[in-house]
Formats: sequence, C-alpha cells, structure tokens
Amino acid sequence: FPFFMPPGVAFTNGHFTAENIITKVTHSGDLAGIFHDQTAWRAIPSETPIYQVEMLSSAQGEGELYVGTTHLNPGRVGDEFYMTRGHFHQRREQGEVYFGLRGSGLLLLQNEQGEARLEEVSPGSVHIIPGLTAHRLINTGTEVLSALAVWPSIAGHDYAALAQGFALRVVLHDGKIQAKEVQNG
Ligand code: PAN
Ligand code: ZN
Repeated sequence: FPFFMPPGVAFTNGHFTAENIITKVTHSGDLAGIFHDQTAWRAIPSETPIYQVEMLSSAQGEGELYVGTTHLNPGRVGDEFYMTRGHFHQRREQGEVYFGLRGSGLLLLQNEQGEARLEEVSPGSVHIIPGLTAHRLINTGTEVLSALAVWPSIAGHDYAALAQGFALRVVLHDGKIQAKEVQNG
C-alpha cells in the first residue's frame, strides 16, 4: 500500500504545506465600527492588512472539521490593540479549539449572557472554546500572533449577534496592557 503524504503545519509560524490552501486577508477598511476610536481608525489607510486566515481545504458537512491558522498583525488603532472581528458560531452550540503558536496576545471569550473573560495566548497554549461562546483574538505583542484552530465545518459564523461589540476592550494605558469594561455601546 502507498503511504500518502498528509498536509503539514509549521508549529513555529502556523503556515501550512498542502496542495490547496485558502487564504483570506482582512484589512482595516473591512473593520468599520469594530475599534472604539473611530477617528484613529479613519486615519489608517483602509488597505492596511490586519489579519490573515489560511485554511486547509477539507470536507464540509455534518461531522467534518476545518483547520486554519489566524495570523494577526501587531499594532493598535488609537490605544486599542489589533484584533479579529470576533463571532459566535451560527450553530451556537458548536465549540472550537485554538492553539497558540507564535507571538503573544489574548483570547476574548464571551457567553450569551454577555460575561467576558480573557485567556493568555502564547506558543503552546491550548484554548478550549465551549459552545455558546463568542471569541476574538487580540495581539498585545510586537510580533505576529499566530493561532491554529480546529472547528466543525457546520459551525458557521454569526458576526451580527455581536454588532454591539464585546464587553471588554484591551488597550495600552500608561504603557500597560489593560482590559476595560465597556458601558454598552
Ligand atoms: C477562526 C476565525 C479567525 C478570524 O478561524 O474565523 O480567527 O476571525 P473572525 O472570523 O472573527 O474575523 C474561527 O474562530 N473560526 O471559527
Ligand atoms: Zn470560531
């Protein structure tokens, strides 16, 4: 029998080696209304890349899994660190696992009651995102933050449910990384 060569991932940076890799870049201009300092956001060229997701092409449907790496650039919009848009899964009960690979940052988790918490992301960290939990990566470091993720292909993304934003914002204040509670809006 032949030995097939599976896809590979470099644990140092999260890049895949495979025949079919799907890549999606999210630019500053795609993130309207996400950062709290809208004046600072408008001052950044809209084509500035904020994060990139690379995914293996894999089977879709009930029981199937997706594998992808998010590469989140370092930087800030005003005092707020670069972050992903963040989402609930469309199928709310579906969980996900993130693995920190490089860089340093935070994973913001929030349940449907609006209770938020933060986990530190670093090389080798494992994050079990339970069902019914919205999630967002935040890069608080000076290098690219890369995290590998595995999630059910049926999970889908619901971005609209968080249109009001998360309950915490992570900012640089007095030279320190601080999480601030948001007074809704
Ligand atoms: C990740 C995210 C990725 C980008 O693959 O989709 O980090 O974040 P946004 O989708 O919030 O822009 C994931 O959690 N998939 O389910
Ligand atoms: Zn997800």
